[in-house]
Amino acid sequence: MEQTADIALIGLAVMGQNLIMNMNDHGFTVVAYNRTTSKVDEFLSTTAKGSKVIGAHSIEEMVKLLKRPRKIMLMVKAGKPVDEFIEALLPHLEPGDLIIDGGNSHFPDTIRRAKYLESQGFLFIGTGVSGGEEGARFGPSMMPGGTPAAWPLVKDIFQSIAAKTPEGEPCCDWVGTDGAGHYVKMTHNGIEYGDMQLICEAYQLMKEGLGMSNEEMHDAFVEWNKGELDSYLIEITRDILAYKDPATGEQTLDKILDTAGQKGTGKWTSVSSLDLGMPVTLIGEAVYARCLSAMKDDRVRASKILSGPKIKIAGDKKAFVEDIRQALLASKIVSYAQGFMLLAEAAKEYKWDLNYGSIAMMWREGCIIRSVFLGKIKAAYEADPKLANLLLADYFNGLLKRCQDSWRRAVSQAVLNGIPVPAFTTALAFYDGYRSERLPANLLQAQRDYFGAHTYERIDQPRGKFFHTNWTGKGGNISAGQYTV
Ligand code: 2AM
Repeated sequence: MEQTADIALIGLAVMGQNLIMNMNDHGFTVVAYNRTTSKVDEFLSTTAKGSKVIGAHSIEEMVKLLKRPRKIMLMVKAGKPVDEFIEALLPHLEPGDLIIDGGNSHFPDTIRRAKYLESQGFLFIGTGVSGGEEGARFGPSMMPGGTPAAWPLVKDIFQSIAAKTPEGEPCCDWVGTDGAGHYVKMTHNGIEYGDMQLICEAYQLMKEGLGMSNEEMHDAFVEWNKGELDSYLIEITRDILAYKDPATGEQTLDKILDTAGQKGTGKWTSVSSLDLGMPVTLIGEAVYARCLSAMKDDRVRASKILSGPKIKIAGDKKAFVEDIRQALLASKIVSYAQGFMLLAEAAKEYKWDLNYGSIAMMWREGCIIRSVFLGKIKAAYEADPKLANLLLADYFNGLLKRCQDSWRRAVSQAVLNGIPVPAFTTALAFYDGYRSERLPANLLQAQRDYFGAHTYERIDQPRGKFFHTNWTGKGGNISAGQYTV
C-alpha cells in the first residue's frame, strides 16, 4: 500500500465528514475511518463519491496509507472514546507521529493526554473546532493547542480549511501548550451562552415590556445587525423572528417550549472561573438562566402564587428599543471583558502564553460568536498587547460611556416591571463594581475577623500586614492566621 495520504480522520459523524470534505476541497488526501466501518462505505458511496478521499476498514490499513510523520485526527465523542482510540492507535504508530483530538474535550483531559503522549515521544494536539456543520464544511474557527512541534505539521492543512477574516487571515492559529486550545474553545462556548442570553433578554423586554410583535422585533434586529452588533447570532435571531411554518403559516418561535438544554461547556467555563477566582458573572448567569428555564413545572406553579408588578413601560417605544440595544451592547462588552480576564488568569495558572488579539481573530469568523465586534477586540489587543482589561481600551470605554444612560434605563425599567434580565443586570453590577475604588469589603473583613479572627489589612498600613481586633472584649487576642479559600 502506498503512503500517500496527508492525514487520517477517525469519526464519520457530521463534523468529521464535513471536515474531510473541506480538507479534500483544499487539495489534501484524507483517509477516512470509523468504528462502525459500514459508515466508511456509506460515506465513500455518497458524500465522498468522486473525491480523493480514501476509505480504511481497520486502523492498520489506515496507518499504512499515511505519509510520515503520520497525522491522525479524532472526531469522536468526547470522553472515553478518545482515550480508547488513543490506546488502539499507539501500537501502530512511531515516535514523532501526531494524534489530534478535534472533539469537544474538557481541557483537563487534553492536558493529561498531551503529557501522556509527549512522555512517549508522540505529538498531540487538542483543537477546538467551532461553527457547526456548515463551519466544518466551508470554514470553521479552529483553536489548536498541544505539543508545539506538532503545529508546523498541520498548520497548512488547518489554516487552509479554516474560515478567513474580512482581511483574509485564517481564523486558526497556534494557541499554546497542552490544553490551551480546548480551554479557549470552552471559553468561546461560555461567551456564546452569554451572547445568547443577552439576546433573549432583549427579546423578552421587547415582547413583554413593549408588547412588540415578532414582525416588529424582526425589523429591530434587521437594524441592529447593520451596526455595532452585526453578528451571526443577531442575524439568526432576525431570521427566527420572521420564520413561519410553511405548512401552517404559524410562527414557529411562539410554539417552542421555553426550557433550555445545555451540553455542559458553559458550565465548565463557570466552574473554571470559580476555580480561578475570576468574576465571570455574565456567563454564570447565562448558565443559571438555562437551569431556571428548565424548571418549567415549578415556574408554572409559582406563576399562580407569587405576585409581581403589572407591566407598564411608558414613553417612546422607539427610544426604549434603542435603550435595549445599547444595554445589550454594553453588557456584551462586559461579558467579553470577563471572558478575556478568565483567559488571562488561566494563562497564568496553566503557564500558557496566550495571544489575545490572535484569539479574537480566531473567533472573528467561522464560529457561533463571529461578529464585527471581535474585529474591534482584535484591534484593541493589537494596539496594546499588554492591555490590562478590555473595558479600559479606548473604543470600548468610549462605547460604555455612550451606552451607559440607556443601559441603566433598560435595567431599571426591567426591574421596575418585574421582567427578569439577569445578564443585563449582572453586567451593570460588574461594571459598577469594577470601577469602584472602594467596595464594602471592609465590612466583610470586619465580620470575618469578628466571628473567626480571620484578621484584616488596614488602609493606613502597608499591604501584607494583618491585624486582629478583639471586637467584643470577650474573645482573645489570638488570630486565626491567614488562609485563602
Ligand atoms: P460510530 O459511528 O461507530 O458510533 C460521533 O458519535 C462519532 O464518535 C462516531 O464516529 C462514533 O462512531 C464515534 N463514537 C462514539 N462512541 C464511541 C466509542 N465508544 N468508541 C469509538 N467511537 C465512538
